[in-house]
Amino acid sequence: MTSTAQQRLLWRHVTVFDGIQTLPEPMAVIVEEARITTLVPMRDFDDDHAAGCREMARGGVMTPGLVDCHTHLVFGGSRADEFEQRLEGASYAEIAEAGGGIISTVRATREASEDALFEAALPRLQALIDDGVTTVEIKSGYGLNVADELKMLRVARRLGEYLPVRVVTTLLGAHALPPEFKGGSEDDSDGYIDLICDEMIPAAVAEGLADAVDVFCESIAFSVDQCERVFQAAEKHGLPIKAHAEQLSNLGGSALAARHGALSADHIEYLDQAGVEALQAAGSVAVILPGAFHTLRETQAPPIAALREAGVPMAVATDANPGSSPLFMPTLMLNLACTLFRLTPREALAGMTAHGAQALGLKESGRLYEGAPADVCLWHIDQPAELAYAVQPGRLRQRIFQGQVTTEASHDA
Ligand code: DI6
Ligand code: FE
Repeated sequence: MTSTAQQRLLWRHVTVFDGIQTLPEPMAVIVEEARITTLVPMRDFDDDHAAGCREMARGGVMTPGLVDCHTHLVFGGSRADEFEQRLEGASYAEIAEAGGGIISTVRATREASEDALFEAALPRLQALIDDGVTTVEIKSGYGLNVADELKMLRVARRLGEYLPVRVVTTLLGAHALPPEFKGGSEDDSDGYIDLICDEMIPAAVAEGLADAVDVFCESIAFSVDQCERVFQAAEKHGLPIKAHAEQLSNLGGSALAARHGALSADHIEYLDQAGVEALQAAGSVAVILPGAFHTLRETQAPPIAALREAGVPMAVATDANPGSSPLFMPTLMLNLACTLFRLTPREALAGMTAHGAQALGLKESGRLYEGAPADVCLWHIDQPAELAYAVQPGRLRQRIFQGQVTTEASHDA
């Protein structure tokens, strides 16, 4: 890492996307002590501003550091075999019902040591960082017992201490029913929900390991009533909530989450108008995950036009995971959000900056303004829409995390 402590870093003539929109004229940006201290149009910029600054670059596009607000990037094993099964015609739900899917990753994750999970996750997280991510959410959900869920969350926290990226953790105990609660027709899914509410959430809170609580509300996972019990337990411990909802069918999980003031409802391909209105009324973010839609070859797209019409903020994330979205390239998601779901490039980029941060309850991140945290990316492009338009690794020119230069493309050095 290049050390730039105590320095004023200056960029001139940059096109700034501020997290919501592209500013109308070329800007000068100064970063000092982990904050953006100056953001002015070039025509107002003078030598007084530049005094004592290290000039970082001229030209290019600057955005807030990308925020990937939905990932499952800590996991054991691989699901390449299921990828092949799906190519031969098996569906995601069929594989899950036959004991594969999430549960096969649970087996591999339980077997893996904390160190092994950490080592396996490092290159995945590095791939996100190399594509411009400065804030990433990481979920548990492949442990499905207290010890292994906490193990996953500890790995997530460690990743954030080791690499220059902000990690936000989410406890997703209610991701799938663990094998020990399955009994053919006698599944004890309510018993597992008890375990989540009475033991898992309190244990995660006691160790400070969870920043939020998530559920998978789906016919192959947990019912609306069960998810509500998890939300109530989260609320009791003061943790914000989110939901995987309306991914494969419409159970009303998003409306439930909204009633509980959720930060976000995620996937939402099957969201109906009542769900859209519930999100709007609650101020929850709609998290759009085109990677899972693409990988599972879904055909029902989320109701983008209705969300747009209702003014529901839309975030875009990778859903990086070994089953439904083994895709570790955030800028590819910008492209897929536009090509598959007809988001505009501006909406997609806001979805991975300002609205991604909002989906994590982060008030300051994901935006570029005077006083904002200095998490920014400078890109080798001429206009922000190019990030969504082309799928082209290597365009990240400089990445600044907490005011420190963490990436500097070699052709600039
Ligand atoms: N929906 C998803 O797309 C991921 N989890 C979820 O609830 C898939 C996770 C996996 O298949 O491992
Ligand atoms: Fe997910």
